[in-house]
Amino acid sequence: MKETLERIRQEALSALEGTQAAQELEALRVKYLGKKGELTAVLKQMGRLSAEDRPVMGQLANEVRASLERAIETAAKKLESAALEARLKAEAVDVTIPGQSIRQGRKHPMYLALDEIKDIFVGMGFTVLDGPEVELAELNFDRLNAEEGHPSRDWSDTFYFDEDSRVMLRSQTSPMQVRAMDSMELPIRIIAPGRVYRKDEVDATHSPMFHQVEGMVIDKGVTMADLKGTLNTVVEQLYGKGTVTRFRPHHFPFTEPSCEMDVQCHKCGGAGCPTCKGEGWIELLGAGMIHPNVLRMAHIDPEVYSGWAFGMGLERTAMRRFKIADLRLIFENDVRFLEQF
Ligand code: 2U9
Repeated sequence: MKETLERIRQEALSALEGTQAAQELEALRVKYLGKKGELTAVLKQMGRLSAEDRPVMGQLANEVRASLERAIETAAKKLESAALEARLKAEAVDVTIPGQSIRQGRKHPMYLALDEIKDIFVGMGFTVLDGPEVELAELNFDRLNAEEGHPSRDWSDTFYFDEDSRVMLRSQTSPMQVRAMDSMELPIRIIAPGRVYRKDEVDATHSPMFHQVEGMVIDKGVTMADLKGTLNTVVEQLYGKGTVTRFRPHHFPFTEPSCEMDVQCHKCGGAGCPTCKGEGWIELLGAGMIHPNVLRMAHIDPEVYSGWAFGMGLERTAMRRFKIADLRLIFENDVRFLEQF
């Protein structure tokens, strides 16, 4: 029995030494230590030994078992670390290879200008509103005091969806102000930026789709002085302290009185130059006191409440702000153009 045990030890140890895979190792464990394994078979014969030999053989058998178990454990660890090493080698990443650079986008100059305008108005307590581009002619025209037959309602100027000229692409963001009058508590201080549509041919200063920011204030005791004071403050924040402005009378159906606001040309200081086309002034926006009819249609009593409103073209504002010569550059989204801002 001693010889058998020694033989098993020798054979098993040398077999274990050469194992290459986990299954092989498991097979060897079963072969020697399993229920029907060789060592187990020897142990089963212990009973037949004399009382003298039994403890000696028992001790030897235990030693053999322990040494096999240790060898199996060592082999398993070796296989495990070999597998890990192989995986690390296979999945190795060369962190020194230069990466692919991602071309970074830029905020569009028109949205840079809009962000500035929003910040200024929000700082003065205005709320920014967003609304539908497909509108009812009722909100776009009727509720703004532009009655049937008004030239802006013409099919040659407006994108209508139906024969009856009831649904249209909004030609101004003013319907948002109408919606605000219908749904918000007074007093109201809002701005409404967004896309508007008019049947214009594309050229250096026109596009059938452009952006506006409109705004309005309605409260008790609001006057033209509030309009001028607020817009002058906005312009000083946009173009710098001490910017000179002027207000010229104008006509809009939705405001009375109406005006246009100009800034003195920053290039020539009012003397006249190519930037201001020799005028000395640059037209900035239109504005006025909200027409009493417009207030009445929204069930706001013009004897108690008054308000002012303004509208400005965003593309034109951005073109002035960033000295962009052609409107088409604004819509092309050429990255080489956008990268300049
Ligand atoms: C309500 C009442 C009044 C909005 C206004 C203008 C003057 C104006 C133009 C500027 C250049 C449009 O982009 S543009 O072509 N807009 O001059 N807009 S007052 O007045 C309103 C709006 C809504 C209920």
